[in-house]
Amino acid sequence: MKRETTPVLTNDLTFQEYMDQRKLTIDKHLDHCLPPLHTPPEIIHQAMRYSVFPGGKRIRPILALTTGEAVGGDFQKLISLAAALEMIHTYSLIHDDLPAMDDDDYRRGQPSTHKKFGEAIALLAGNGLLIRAFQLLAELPAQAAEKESKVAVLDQICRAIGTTQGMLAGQVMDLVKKGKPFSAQQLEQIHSAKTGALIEASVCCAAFLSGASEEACKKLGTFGRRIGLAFQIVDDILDSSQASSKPPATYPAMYGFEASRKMAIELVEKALQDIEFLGSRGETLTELARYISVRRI
Ligand code: GRG
Repeated sequence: MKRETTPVLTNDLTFQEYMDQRKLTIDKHLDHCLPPLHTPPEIIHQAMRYSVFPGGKRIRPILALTTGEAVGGDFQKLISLAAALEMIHTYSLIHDDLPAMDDDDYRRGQPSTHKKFGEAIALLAGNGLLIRAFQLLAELPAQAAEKESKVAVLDQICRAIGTTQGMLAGQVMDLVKKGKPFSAQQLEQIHSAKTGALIEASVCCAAFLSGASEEACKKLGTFGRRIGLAFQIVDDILDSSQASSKPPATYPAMYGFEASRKMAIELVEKALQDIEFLGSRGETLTELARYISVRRI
C-alpha cells in the first residue's frame, strides 16, 4: 500500500474535514482487506461488505489512527489495526441485531444484515469479519523487536471482546439484567465491558504499536477507558430520545437525561487530563474526545 501522510488538524482543516478524510482512508483500506465481492462463496463476501459499507462513524479506527499520530506511530501498522477494529465492531453489530439478541430490522440506515441475507448468513458474516480481523492483526509486521507489541495487541483485543471483562461479558450481563433491577456499579460494569473495552483497546493498541513508553500507554489506557464509558452513556441518551428498543440497563434510566449528559462531559474532561502530557500533539485526540461527549448521532 502507498505510504500516506497523516492529516493533522490545523487551521486549514476543520474537525469535520479531518473525520471525513480519516473515514475515506479507513474505507479504502477496508475495501483492500476484505475479500472481493465475487470471491466464492459469493454470498458471505456480499454480506460482509454489505455490513461494513457504507458504515457508521468509524470512531474506533479513527481513535486508533489519531492516537498513533499523537505518539508518532507508523501508518502502515496503524491502518491494519484500524481496519481490524472496525471489522470486529461490525461483527458485534451484526450479531447484536439478530432476532436472538436485540432483533433490530435496521442498522446504519439500511436493513440489518439478517433482514437482507437471512439469519444463517448474517451469523456467518459476523464470524467471517471477526476471523479476517485477527488475520490482519496476525499479519502485522513482526520484526523481532516488535513481536512483543504485536502479542500485546492481540492480548488486549481478546480481553476487550472476551467473556470475562470484554464485549461478550457485557452483552451477557446486559441480557441477564434485562427487566431486572441493577445497581450503579453493575451498570458501569456492563457499559465498560460491552462498549468501553473495545474503545479503550483502540487507544491502547495504537499506543503499543507505536512503541509508546509504558507510562504513556498507561495514561492513554485510562483516557480510553473514560471516553469509552462516556461514549456508551451518550449512546444511551441518543437511543432513549429516539425511543428505540433499548434494554433498561441505561444511564438515563438510572440517573435521568441531564445528569447522564453531565456525567459523560465530566468523564471526557477527566480523560483530557490523562493526555495533557501529549501537549500540542494531543490536540486532535482532544477534539475527538470532546466530540464523543457532544455527538448527536
Ligand atoms: C458472539 C453472539 C455474539 C455476539 C457478540 C452482540 C455482542 C457480542 C456484543 C454487542 C455489543 C454491542 C453491539 C454494543 C453496542 C455498542 C454500540 C454503542 C454500538 C454503536 O456503535 P457506533 O455508534 O456505531 O460506533 P456506528 O454504526 O457509528 O459504527
